[in-house]
Amino acid sequence: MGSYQTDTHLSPENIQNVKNAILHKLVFALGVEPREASRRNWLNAALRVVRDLSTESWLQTRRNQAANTSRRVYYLSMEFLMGRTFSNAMIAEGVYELIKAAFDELGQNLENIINEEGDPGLGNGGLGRLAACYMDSLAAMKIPAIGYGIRYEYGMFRQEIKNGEQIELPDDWLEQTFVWPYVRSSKRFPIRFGGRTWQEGKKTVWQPDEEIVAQAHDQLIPGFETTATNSLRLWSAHAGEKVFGLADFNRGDYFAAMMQQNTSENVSRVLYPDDSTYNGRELRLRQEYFLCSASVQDIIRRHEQESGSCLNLADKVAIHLNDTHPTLAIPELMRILIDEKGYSWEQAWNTTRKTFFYTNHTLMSEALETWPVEMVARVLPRHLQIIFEINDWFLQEVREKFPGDEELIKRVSLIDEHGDRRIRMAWLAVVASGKVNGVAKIHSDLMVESIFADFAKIYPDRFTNVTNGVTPRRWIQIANPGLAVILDKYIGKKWRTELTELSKLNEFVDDKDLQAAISAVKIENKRKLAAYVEQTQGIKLDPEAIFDVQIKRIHKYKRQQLNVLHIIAHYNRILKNSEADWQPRVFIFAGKAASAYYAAKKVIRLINDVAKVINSDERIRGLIKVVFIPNYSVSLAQLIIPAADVSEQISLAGTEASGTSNMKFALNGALTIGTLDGANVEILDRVGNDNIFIFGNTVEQVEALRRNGYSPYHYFENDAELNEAISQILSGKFSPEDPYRYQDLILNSGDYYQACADFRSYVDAQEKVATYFRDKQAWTRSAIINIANMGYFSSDRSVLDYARDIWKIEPMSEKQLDEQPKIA
Ligand code: HBZ
Repeated sequence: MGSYQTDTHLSPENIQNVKNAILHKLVFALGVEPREASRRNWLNAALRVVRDLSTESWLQTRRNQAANTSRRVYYLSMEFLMGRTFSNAMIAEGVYELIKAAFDELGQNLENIINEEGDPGLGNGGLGRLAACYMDSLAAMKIPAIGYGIRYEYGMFRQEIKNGEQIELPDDWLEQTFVWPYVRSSKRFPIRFGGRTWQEGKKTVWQPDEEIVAQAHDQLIPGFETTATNSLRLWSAHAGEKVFGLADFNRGDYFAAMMQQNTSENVSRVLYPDDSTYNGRELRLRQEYFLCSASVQDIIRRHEQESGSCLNLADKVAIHLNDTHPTLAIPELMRILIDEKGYSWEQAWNTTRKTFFYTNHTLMSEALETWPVEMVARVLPRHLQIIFEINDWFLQEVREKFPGDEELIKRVSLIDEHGDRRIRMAWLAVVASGKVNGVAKIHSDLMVESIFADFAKIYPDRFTNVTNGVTPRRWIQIANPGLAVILDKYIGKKWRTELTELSKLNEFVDDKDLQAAISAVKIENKRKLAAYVEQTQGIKLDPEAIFDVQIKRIHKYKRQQLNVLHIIAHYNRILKNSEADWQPRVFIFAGKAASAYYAAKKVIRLINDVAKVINSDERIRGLIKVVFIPNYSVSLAQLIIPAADVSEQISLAGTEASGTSNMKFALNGALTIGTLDGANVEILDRVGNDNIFIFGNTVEQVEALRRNGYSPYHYFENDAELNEAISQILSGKFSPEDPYRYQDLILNSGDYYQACADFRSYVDAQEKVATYFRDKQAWTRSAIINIANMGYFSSDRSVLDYARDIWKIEPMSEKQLDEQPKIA
């Protein structure tokens, strides 16, 4: 298989060609002899072979997009959690079986080679993974799109657990020669900081005092079974000549000049590993601007190249802001249009307002970005002026619409004047965007009732919902090949790009063969996970037990502590009646805590302390096992999710914007135990009350409790099981060497997320889970109903919603993708 193989048929000749192609790359691209090749070498050789295939389509797609001058979307995100590339690219190009056969003949096991690939952790959690699912779906749906992000040298930290505690270690993902991206040495842009501005007549001049260079690295995003191939362009920071500190060089101080190089390259050094509290550090502001400036410059360059001028930018370009982190793209576009392209302020503003769109991912005030005016004045003085001008324009508009309401003006002003003055980035994103969306129905509704209530009055048509989705290629076909085989047999193969085809399974929910096949695949997946846990942690799990899984960032609002309280209560029940016929259960956790998030790190320790006591208590005869799997990642999710019986989605109602693992679990036949929060509500709508375990207070009840002065002690005093569990934690039963370790947890911290209030209904729902699980047939039937009704939660549907309702972009046709002559 050279670069021109398109015949993916599994013939002896094709297999031979693929073998030759891999060997060729091994020898001539990597310089390695076959008999010396390591798994990593084989992986890199095969990655190169597949990349050649994608590269043809990629160049072809770019030429066709440029020729069609189609409207494009640019997806700006500080995070992309892509997961491994190799299997995804193989299935997109339709060569998985060919490559497997070739490796068989080479005496190599494809699965081992796939597992050799590292997992670039360029994101924190849901928001970054959502961006990755959307990149996959945009290509599969043939929507012209380019993702823009940062190529952090160090992504999310590697988590180790020592003595039950989280330890953060650097994750040096670039160390493993990563052969997938192309370095684009010709795509470099200057990024400027600091300095001062002055007026020259009507013109504002900005003289920065620092300049660094953004360098593009392109990853190909092959669309599944289409030649459409998009790009993800990640920027790395480099010292520009000017930064080399000419002054230092001239003074002969080479060393000082090189030190400065180090400082400029810090901008793309490391991902901020915090998804919970807004982090006001200057380096983060610089990172955000670095992404925005490089991307906007690149967007304008491409547009001018294709259209000859900047004039019709808003007709051809949609820029999407994945949360407020890339909001500085707004003043950056204004700056370039006014200062560099000579637009009037009004022209620039009219273009900008038609170009941007913004997705909100959280209602929690502590996560909302606000940058001190003083800091922005220092780092980006020209942008600060522009933001002030936008604010003047906006407040005048509000005064005209709502005369005399000065309280409203204070609330909606882009500048928060309380204390030190701060720029409210979410407000700026709302004011400058054509559409603003939340990520699940309940979240979008709450968004316009709470944080954006004033703006919903001012701009009633601006707010909308696009419920999140996940890609079925990665989350079924790659993660759960056993399930994919069953689906192909019962409903055909179209589900890969039309996930609503799954509803055809509804006809077969009582089919005994299907039920048997589904439970056999589940057991097989549980065995695989059990083997991993035994191998990595030495804990033996019974595949017949209920696998109850909570994997996500550790956060108070996600309430891992509620899960732990139930585990302890369940343990106590068994101890009191150890001879009863208890259902064996395995409770699995994974997830990272932000390194500075004290309470979240303590919860990890509590889980591990509880695991230690329970797992070693012989009186309970292995009826409960508790496992914390370290270093959660996309690849681990692919292993864990297909093995789950129960999906824990237990955030306090009104706090989890959507959740996306809830969708992945249900799609893989796990039953949800969850609150009426985020997308759980929409999952309930689709699977029906009998096939999900809903518990806990509603948003309205949560708010009523808050209004009336919530106290966890009330529940603690009135619920004996809750009382016992909490008392055991507080008295050191799980930390005898340090009895006071958990003094500040739960009760004494005020239980802001009302775990105590939901405890009783959670425990009751868990009881129902255990009872229901005993009826294997009913359980499997419910699992099938879950799978059958998850079609809506495909990210293909989400991106088509965005394209139609928000960006106004038509997917390309296969014909358009084939118009330009091929290269070879
Ligand atoms: O975005 C998550 C939401 O919590 C989750 O409910 C939703 O499903 C998902 C996709 O819409 N939000 C995040 O993952 N947020 C972050 O990772 C984050 C990262 C950096 C920050 C703040 C938040 O500075």
